[in-house]
Amino acid sequence: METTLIILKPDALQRGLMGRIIGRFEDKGLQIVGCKMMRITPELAAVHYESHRGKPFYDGLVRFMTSSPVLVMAVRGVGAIAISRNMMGATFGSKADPGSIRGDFGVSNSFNLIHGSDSPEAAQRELKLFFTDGEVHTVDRAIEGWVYDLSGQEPE
Ligand code: 3AN
Repeated sequence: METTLIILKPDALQRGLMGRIIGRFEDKGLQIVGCKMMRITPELAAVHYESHRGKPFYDGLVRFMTSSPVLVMAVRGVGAIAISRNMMGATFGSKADPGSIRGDFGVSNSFNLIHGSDSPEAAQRELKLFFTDGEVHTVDRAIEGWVYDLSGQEPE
């Protein structure tokens, strides 16, 4: 099982898209194991996006991410990181395929609705930045045996 960090960005909240985007993760069978609304501080944005520091879009990105509240989620499932990235679509709304979150809900390249960790290392690092241990839950789901084939060693 992997757990990934998903952020619904300020544009998703301002546009009233939270429910529909969260619904896609739930419909897929991924489990939301942490969720909170927060305002990202410039300090937290700087740490989260440190790999982009110095790039032309960096200042605008930090301004955008701190401009209004976001919803952060810890999302769990087998292959949750890659599955979530596929669901998000390409970085730019103008290029993202129909059927993806960015492809269906946005046209902007900068206001692209959603962030998802891009590797297991990034997920581990980012989850720690946004959640304390007690805020990410381990909950047995009653439907687990219908979301996954649990007859083998690992959920399939
Ligand atoms: P993704 O979120 O698809 O993983 P990254 O990690 O390459 O994309 O970039 C992080 C964020 O920086 C993106 N979500 C996007 O908001 C912003 N960004 C990346 N490249 C550009 C760009 N060329 N122009 C404007 N914003 C960008």
